[in-house]
Amino acid sequence: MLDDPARLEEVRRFRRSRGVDRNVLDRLTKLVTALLDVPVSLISLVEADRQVFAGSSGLEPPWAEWQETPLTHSFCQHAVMSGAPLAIDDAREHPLVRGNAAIDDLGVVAYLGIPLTTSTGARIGSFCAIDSKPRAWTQSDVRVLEDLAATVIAYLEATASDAAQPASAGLNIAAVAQRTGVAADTLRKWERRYAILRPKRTAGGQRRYDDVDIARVEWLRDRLAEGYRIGEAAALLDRSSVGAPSSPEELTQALVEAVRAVDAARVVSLVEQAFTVYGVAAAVEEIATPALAEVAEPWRDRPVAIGEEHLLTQVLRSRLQRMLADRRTGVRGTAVLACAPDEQHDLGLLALAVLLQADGWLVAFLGADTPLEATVAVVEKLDAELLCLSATMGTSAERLQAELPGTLRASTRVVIGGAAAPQIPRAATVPRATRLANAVELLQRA
Ligand code: B12
Repeated sequence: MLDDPARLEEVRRFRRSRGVDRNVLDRLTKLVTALLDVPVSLISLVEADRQVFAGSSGLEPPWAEWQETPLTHSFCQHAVMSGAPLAIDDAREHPLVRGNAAIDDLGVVAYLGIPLTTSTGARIGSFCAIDSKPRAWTQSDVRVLEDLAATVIAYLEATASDAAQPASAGLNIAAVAQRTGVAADTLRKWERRYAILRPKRTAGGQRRYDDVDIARVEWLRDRLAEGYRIGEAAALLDRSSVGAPSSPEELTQALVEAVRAVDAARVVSLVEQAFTVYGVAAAVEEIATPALAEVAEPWRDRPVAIGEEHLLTQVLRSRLQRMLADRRTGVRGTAVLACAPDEQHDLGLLALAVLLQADGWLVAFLGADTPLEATVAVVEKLDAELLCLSATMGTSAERLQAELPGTLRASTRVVIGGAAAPQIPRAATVPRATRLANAVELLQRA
């Protein structure tokens, strides 16, 4: 099975892809070491005679330098062959791996691996967590690793197809029917009754199916051929990796459910998936913002909802702050970012800080509730070219309106944003931007 040519071709496709950023995959393994409290995590691509680490964290020399091992040292090959999560509590006593050389040479004692399955169904490798002492893996450990394995696949597929050619517009229903052998009427029924297919629509209302949709159709077709009823297969698909949330809408929904269940580990992995696959602006605006609005909706009725909202806010904040800590020199100049006095809502501004930093600004993020005279003092001390202010509450917008005139030097550009920015008359002469990507673009045109 390991030397199946179609599988090896898929492995090579992802290994060759120029779009894949090793740092992203390393960061996902680092996240696993933190979430599962293990010393080592690997994203291993299994070839016919060796495994190559596309991402890794915690490896000791010489493996850290080599980033590969022969199959004599591979547990991941077994996860690939079985196609199911492989949980080994103590390798020294496990019949499958008892004699594996990784036990002595890499110190592997406990192993949890999730096969990495592409949308074509090829199992290219495994995402694993490794401990140097025995460990009883829990359902929650498996779920966290499954979510992050789905993130790895979504990332690899997005970057590999980006690098190959511009994304196709998708297939129409007749083409999908021909390719999969599932009649067009059946496809429409699956979409309507079970909501398991969500093709995009053209301006004229025609369905357009992407690779993920097609993989789902093929997966369902194969289960029906095995004797499953469509309802059962649809329920299974929901839980399988092919059915892992992939569109922004699905991620928003999954995030809301995880927050409502107060499942912190799942919230972290879904947020990670959102940022890795969609980037900061879309993750914040298209996934996190609607999720926050939905989670906060029943504030008045359910006190626990406040805690749930705080959980999501904190996970987002820590993801964004981690990115902001990755300091670079500012080639565009210095930007100071601060919320209006009394303003606690600073997530949007934090996301803007991350994007500006990535775009080449040296960023000083002052955050929530900053007195305007303090903000202005920092602007002057840093001789900053740019000041970004944020106001969500009507009252803090009023404070900005009252205190802003006269306090700023002409050489400093000011941009005001946040939900209440349009309420500030002064802002009519100051550029305002609400969408993050537009704001960054606007500020490039200095
Ligand atoms: C999370 C949240 C909180 C968190 C904030 C955590 C944090 N560190 O940010 C906490 C719990 C602290 C909080 C507190 C309060 N909140 Co609140 N909160 C929210 C919630 C659920 C989400 C807001 C959010 O973060 N959205 C996501 C971010 C990314 O969006 P954003 O801030 O709009 O930013 C976007 C743009 O505006 C833009 N942007 C933002 N700033 C800037 C700046 C520049 C320069 C640019 C270019 C762009 C830009 O970029 C972002 C991406 O597009 C909203 C509900 C909702 N439907 O919005 C209520 C909401 C904003 N809160 C509300 C209220 C009433 C409060 C409290 C008064 C509650 C209370 N009774 O204590 C306090 C206010 C405290 C204060 N003085 O500020 C109201 C505001 C009503 C109003 N307009 O007056 C809302 C709308 C809830 C509601 N429906 O009533 N809240």
